[in-house]
Amino acid sequence: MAVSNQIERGALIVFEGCDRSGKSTQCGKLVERLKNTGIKAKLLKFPDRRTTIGKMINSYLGQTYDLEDHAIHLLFSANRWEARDTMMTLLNQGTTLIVDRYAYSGAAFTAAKQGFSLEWCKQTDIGLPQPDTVLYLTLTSEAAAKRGGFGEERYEKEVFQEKVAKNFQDLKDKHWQVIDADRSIEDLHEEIYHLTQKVINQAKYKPIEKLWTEL
Ligand code: T5A
Ligand code: NA
Repeated sequence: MAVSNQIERGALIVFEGCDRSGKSTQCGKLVERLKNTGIKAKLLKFPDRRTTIGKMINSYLGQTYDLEDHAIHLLFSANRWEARDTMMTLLNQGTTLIVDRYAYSGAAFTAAKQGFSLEWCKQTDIGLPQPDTVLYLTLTSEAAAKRGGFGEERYEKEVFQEKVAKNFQDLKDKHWQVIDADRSIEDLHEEIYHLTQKVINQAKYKPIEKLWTEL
């Protein structure tokens, strides 16, 4: 039921998933399709390596710069908080945001390190905009291996990735939709496009909630 004097907000659609599950490929295709069908949409990616904080994260991931584990966790989180006001403004102006990784990656990756609990890792992202949906792309490690070997970046190691996948399972909540990514780029895109139509329609008059709070 449309409330006539209310501006329709955009939806916050987050992609998460295992390594090489095709998040970036699908995010790019989805944003183009939405724009072509007249929906205001914008692509965001975390980490956003273009900001001052993002440049530090980029050096860390590229293994040219070392940072203490808690410190890099806080930087990944700060990199989302620095985008928060822009995200809220865009959503409230009716732009749908397609987000390539978010706070779930933040928690799942740090918590895969020795000595970190998932609970501790979630704290710094509490209160960020709550996604309307999290599309979680899954891929077996055999299927992932067919998409090319691991690169040179930190975290691109099999044992570590298995811990990350386990953490993602523990982070799953009612907002998540699990999608089998072991299909062609086009088949996957069709399913995702149809799923998001519903999400965009349902988000229009809903308030934007806060992540990991009951507020
Ligand atoms: N991280 C991130 C943290 O530790 N904390 C945080 O808070 C955040 C946000 C960088 C790293 O930072 C960590 C997680 C990461 O280790 P990134 O830049 O998002 O994060 O990582 P990338 O390495 O760019 O992304 P992925 O490796 O996860 O890949 P994608 O985006 O899932 O996959 P994509 O689309 O790039 O595709 C991979 C390959 O597969 C092919 C593509 O052409 C490409 O070659 N492909 C397919 N092949 C067959 N069938 C399909 N359906 C295919 N779809 C794609
Ligand atoms: Na990616």
